[in-house]
Amino acid sequence: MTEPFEGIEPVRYEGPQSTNPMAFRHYDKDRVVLGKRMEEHLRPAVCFWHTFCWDGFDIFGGGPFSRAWHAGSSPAEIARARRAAAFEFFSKLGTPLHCFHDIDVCEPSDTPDARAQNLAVAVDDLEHRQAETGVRLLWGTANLFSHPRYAAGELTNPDPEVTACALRQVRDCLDATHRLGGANYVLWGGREGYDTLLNTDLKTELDHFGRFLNMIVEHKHRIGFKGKILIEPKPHEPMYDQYDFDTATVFGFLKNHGLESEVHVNIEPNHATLAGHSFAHELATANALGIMGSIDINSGNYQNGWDTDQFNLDTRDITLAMYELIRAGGFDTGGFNFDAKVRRQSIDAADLFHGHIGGLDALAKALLATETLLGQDEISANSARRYAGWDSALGKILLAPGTSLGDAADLAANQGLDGRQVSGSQEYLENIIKRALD
Ligand code: XLS
Ligand code: NI
Ligand code: NI
Repeated sequence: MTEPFEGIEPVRYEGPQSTNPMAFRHYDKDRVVLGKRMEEHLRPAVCFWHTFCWDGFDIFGGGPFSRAWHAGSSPAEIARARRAAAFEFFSKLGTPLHCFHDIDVCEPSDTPDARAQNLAVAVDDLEHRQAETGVRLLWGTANLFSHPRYAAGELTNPDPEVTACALRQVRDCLDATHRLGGANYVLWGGREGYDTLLNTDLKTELDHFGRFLNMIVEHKHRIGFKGKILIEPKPHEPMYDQYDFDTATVFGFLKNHGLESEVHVNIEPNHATLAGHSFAHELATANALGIMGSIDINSGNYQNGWDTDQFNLDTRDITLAMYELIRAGGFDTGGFNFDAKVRRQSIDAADLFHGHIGGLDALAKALLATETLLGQDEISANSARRYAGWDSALGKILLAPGTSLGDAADLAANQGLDGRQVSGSQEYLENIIKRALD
């Protein structure tokens, strides 16, 4: 194999004035922000699938990329070259974490046994590379959506043979993630959902999903995996309706199956917008419900409404989310995984660096803006003023456990409340965000 990133030097921080496209302008990993190093706040991770596996194919045509590591003398050799290229990339970019699907890191296999064997070889190799470079695993996941057997679902498939196969894959990948010291294990229910209710028993599928998720959580405890199990909400694509629609839907499902303190969410901005939400909304909801886990950072675009998985350069949008993340305490086991890909015409290996450098700089810029916002937190101060009434005697009585609707109704003043309205100050507040980014 030719050197995958020959001629590319390790990426360094050069400061906001730099015009070097191969340098960071804001991401200075050791800079202390709000009491922690930037790298510890952001916990950036590079994913295998978009960056090292994808050859650029889309539904209209084959892959235009000919990456050095896509060729080799055998499928096993190509998989090894992919892992080698990935770790060279992580080292040159200087990111501390990575994420993979089981099938991203090994060669294709015909049977579950062959897959398990190939995965075991890959895990030995990954373990060695992690030790050598210090790069750790943010999360692993089983790809339960690409193989044709999963066309009608994974854990919710109408055929128990297929579900058993999915469970085998999850067991093997969760074990592998545990062995590699993964901080989380992700379930993205790509095909958990349906295209038409005419062939779908929705209640049965949801019951099965709950039963098998409980089984997965039991296994996590049995093997002593300390990381979090995360569900990644997405409303549709590939299915017309997916069960893990958004964070609130996932929470309802978890509650229904007694899993709300066991399973958290992996939020992705592009999935949030597909569900009709903002990125910040999904974070605020996850924080409010106590199920915040990790983030797959990317963005869609305004035109087509697909999961286009672009690198997110919208610092305003990220700042709104970062503010929600940091004021709630920041990541615990989570991190920012770049679930993002370069465009199909970006055929050079250098393009992979440009994508990640821009994405990471946008996160760093948003983190710095958040530090400014939290400095003299006018947003929280405004919010405190807005809700201050609830500390009054009336507020306390209304909220007291023994207060009935009748009691509460009797306390309503017999007068209009004209003149009590206060401004929502939205433009003032939006300008504060803008100023923090200027
Ligand atoms: C697809 C998802 C996927 C998961 C991992 O839309 O984002 O990439 O993150 O299976
Ligand atoms: Ni994702
Ligand atoms: Ni996605």
